[in-house]
Amino acid sequence: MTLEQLRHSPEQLRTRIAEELDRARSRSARLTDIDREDLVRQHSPLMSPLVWDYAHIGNQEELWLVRDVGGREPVREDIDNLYDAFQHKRSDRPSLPLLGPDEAGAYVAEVRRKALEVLERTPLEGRRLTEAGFAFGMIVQHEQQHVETMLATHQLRVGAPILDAPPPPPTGPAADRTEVYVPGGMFLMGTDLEPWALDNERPAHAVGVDSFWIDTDPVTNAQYAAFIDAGGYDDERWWTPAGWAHKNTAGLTAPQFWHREDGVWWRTRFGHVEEVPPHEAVQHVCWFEADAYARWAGKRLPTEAEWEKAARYDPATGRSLRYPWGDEDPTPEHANLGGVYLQPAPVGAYPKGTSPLGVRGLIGDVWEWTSSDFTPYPGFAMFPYPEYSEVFFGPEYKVLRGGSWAADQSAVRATFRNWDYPIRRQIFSGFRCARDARDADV
Ligand code: AVJ
Ligand code: FE
Repeated sequence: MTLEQLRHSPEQLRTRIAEELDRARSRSARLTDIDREDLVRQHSPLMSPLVWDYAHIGNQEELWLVRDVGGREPVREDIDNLYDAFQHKRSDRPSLPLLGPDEAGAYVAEVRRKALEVLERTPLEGRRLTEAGFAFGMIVQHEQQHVETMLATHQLRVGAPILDAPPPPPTGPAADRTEVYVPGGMFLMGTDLEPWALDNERPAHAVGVDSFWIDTDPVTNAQYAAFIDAGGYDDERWWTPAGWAHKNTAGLTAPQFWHREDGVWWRTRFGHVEEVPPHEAVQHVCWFEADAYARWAGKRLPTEAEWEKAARYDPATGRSLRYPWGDEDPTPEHANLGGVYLQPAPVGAYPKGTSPLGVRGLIGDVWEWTSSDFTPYPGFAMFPYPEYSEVFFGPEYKVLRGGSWAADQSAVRATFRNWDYPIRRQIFSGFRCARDARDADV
């Protein structure tokens, strides 16, 4: 049942919220159930020590669920400042007097116990913050977002593997065409209906796009390797001035974690060294690399609106669906989500996830860079705090869509908006290309 349906059954909604909190905790607990040394170390200046993420997860839960929703006494008011992401840069966090591994574990457990008591006693209607369990959903998503961040930290960790996973499902039937035509015209972007949608996904609003073509699948490792082989990193024509400058300064020559030996591409993934699988979506590329590839291919990145129309628009009804496959919540048959395989699946592995227009792999596998800056929708209203989205709006950030293999289904929707700097590539980021349609294409 969707949350919208559960709204009418408070007991079932509470059960669902408790399950979602529990699912998030089993993931964050697993990623912190490692050597103390690995927990407290900073594996990259881009990332917090894992023990910071863990206590920060508990602190956000305390602030919103225990103190605000529950109106309870603080558990540890003295540590708020340490775990406020706006007070200390990631690179400074290891030198703070952080809770140690045992203290952090005890803290998050105590907060969770109280949050579950609050859940039992809180009416899930009548107040915007708790309507349909929103604050609980926001905290579930926050923990799951940090789980993804913690997976990026694990990926940056050097040393023998400590995470393992089964192989992803094999590819399905080949697509009958490499690009899909998306008719121009209006569609409904964003949402007013998803109870746990965050402020930046709202409100739903009509947007017009011109006709365009979009790739059926995300760009694969094999396709990306062809760009490298064609000298793509050495040809200024494909790069924006900022991208070219960044590529040179940072010394980019291939996706992060790739290296070449005797003409064969290898990658290091959670400590395992393996040949780069040709048919998986490429990941660990920054926006500048995605943008350069697209130009080399004679295409461009899709705008955020184009991506969402390709994902949600149903030409039979003119409606925007919740997900590419329809209005049902994701199942393991629809998309590679939840960190089950610790990698993308080969493109085409999820035929049930195809959109009405025939676009595949939109949800899960890799976050997809779009050409768009992170800006508010018309009618945006900050809720419930400016530091979730509002303070990030502006041209410095590019929008990513669709969620990666590491993202949990509670934190991914066809309306969900992620954002990052165009130089970032430790995230599980890939892309697909688009191009303008000409009248002759119709
Ligand atoms: C939405 C993924 C960009 O990780 O910076 C976590 C999510 N906000 N804690 C981030 C978030 C506050 C955010 N992103
Ligand atoms: Fe956070």
